[in-house]
Amino acid sequence: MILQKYKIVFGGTIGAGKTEAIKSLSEVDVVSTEAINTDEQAHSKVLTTVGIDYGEILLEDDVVIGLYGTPGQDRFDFIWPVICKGAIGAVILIDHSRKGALDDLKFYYDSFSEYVSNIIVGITHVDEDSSQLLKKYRDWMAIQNCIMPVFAVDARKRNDVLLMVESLIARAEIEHG
Ligand SMILES: Nc1nc2c(ncn2[C@@H]2O[C@H](COP(=O)(O)OP(=O)(O)OP(=O)(O)O)[C@@H](O)[C@H]2O)c(=O)[nH]1
Ligand SMILES: [Mg+2]
Repeated sequence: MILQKYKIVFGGTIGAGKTEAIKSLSEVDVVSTEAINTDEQAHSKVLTTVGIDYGEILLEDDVVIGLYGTPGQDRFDFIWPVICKGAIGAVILIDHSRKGALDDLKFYYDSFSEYVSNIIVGITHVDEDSSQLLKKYRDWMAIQNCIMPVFAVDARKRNDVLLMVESLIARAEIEHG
């Protein structure tokens, strides 16, 4: 049986839950590249990704999806195109509890849409701040005339992350025939 391997990238804000999402979903031990966070202004969390996270999920028909996590900090933005090369799609995770979450979405969407066309958005940390929920993100997309699925997700919950990945794959299948 031939194992086919595809790549999905997780991008988005520092602390949004990219590493956590891959850990929630992966069926193999995740290789992560986390280091002590020295940029407390960006986020108060202890560890931050400084390279590439890697996990895997096996779909039906022996299709392996490689799950690649990017560093959220834009000082590492030179790695983003490298990680996105050959990806069938990208999940952009945005931390809803941060001030300026919508600007974050604009920034990460603009960056990642240069490298990959199939993008879906996951809004995380909505349990910490449930005001307005997804309206502002959908309004922004309508103004941009860009139609992307937007999900409210908790990166700690496997089913939330799986739903996003499945919808990304379905979109890739439509895109590539
Ligand atoms: N309350 C809550 N916590 C979450 C959610 N999603 C992720 N987290 C937590 O947020 C923290 C940061 O998650 P990470 O996965 O390290 O974030 P990251 O996007 O990889 O961040 P960088 O690598 O620094 O860019 C972890 O403690 C997660 O468990 C969520 O929806 N709600
Ligand atoms: Mg990370």
